[in-house]
Amino acid sequence: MPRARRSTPQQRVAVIIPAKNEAGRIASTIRATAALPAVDLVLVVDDGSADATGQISREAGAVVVRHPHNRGKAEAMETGAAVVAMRDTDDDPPRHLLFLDADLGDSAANAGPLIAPIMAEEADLTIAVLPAQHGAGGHGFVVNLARRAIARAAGWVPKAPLSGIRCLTRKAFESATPLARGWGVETAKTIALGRAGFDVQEIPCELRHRASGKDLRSQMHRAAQYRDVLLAVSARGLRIAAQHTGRAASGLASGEWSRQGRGRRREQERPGQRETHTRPSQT
Ligand SMILES: Nc1nc2c(ncn2[C@@H]2O[C@H](COP(=O)(O)OP(=O)(O)OP(=O)(O)O)[C@@H](O)[C@H]2O)c(=O)[nH]1
Ligand SMILES: [Mg+2]
Repeated sequence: MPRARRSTPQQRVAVIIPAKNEAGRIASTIRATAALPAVDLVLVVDDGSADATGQISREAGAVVVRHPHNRGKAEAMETGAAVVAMRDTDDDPPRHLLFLDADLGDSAANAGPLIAPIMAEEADLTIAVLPAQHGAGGHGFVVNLARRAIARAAGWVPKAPLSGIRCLTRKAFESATPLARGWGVETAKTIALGRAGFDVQEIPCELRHRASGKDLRSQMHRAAQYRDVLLAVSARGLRIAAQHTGRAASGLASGEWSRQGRGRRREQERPGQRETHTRPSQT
């Protein structure tokens, strides 16, 4: 006999955690998701880890899918979204997708503010703005490149263009696929949604992660990020002139705003300092 349809469809949220070699932190990240509203599925995509990330994730209560070989963060995100879609039901709307980094640990419990605007249909994509991280050692080259590209393409200047801790509707996610490869994924996603007129909010969240420092490994990580963001940006037809210093970036922010002043731009200061960004109209 067919199952009776429930009269009130329920909005639900799936947490997707792309993870590579995160055995040290993944369990606390997963446990912290218990504090997040409307979450009924926590999915870890173990991307060819050489450590016990998968097993530890299962023991911590997550659903785990594994790429036998490393395929990169973007492909892990796509795998995660596909698995969630298989678990969605006809009775309820597609789950919203909350992407968390595996290295957030206990602080993942503070990602809750990303969910409410999506459930209330006030935003299609929310992006966490993290506080300054202890030990972070970058000079802002990659952030500035991504920021300038988003400003150029979408018409607003993001505070946290590389932040991967994001919640979005299924519709918004699909509009950004196929995702850009590697570390360009977040920049490209924001550009795609900004260009398509989706509402994007940046929301401060008290999140902590293992920030890249100044050692060689961190510098190589940043070089790979820079390469991937540049590739993603170029592939989207944007040419961003080199302008690397932090001072230059803040100059850019105000300059870009004034140049964008010709169209519709909605920016709402709300409790918690949320800002909604909508693409200016083309005039
Ligand atoms: N699926 C997948 N996930 C990855 C890969 N590399 C890193 N990740 C995950 O992506 C998330 C972010 O990676 P991090 O190494 O913390 O990099 P980041 O925090 O974005 O970069 P920084 O801010 O510069 O430290 C974590 O959850 C990682 O486990 C990968 O090759 N595949
Ligand atoms: Mg990190």
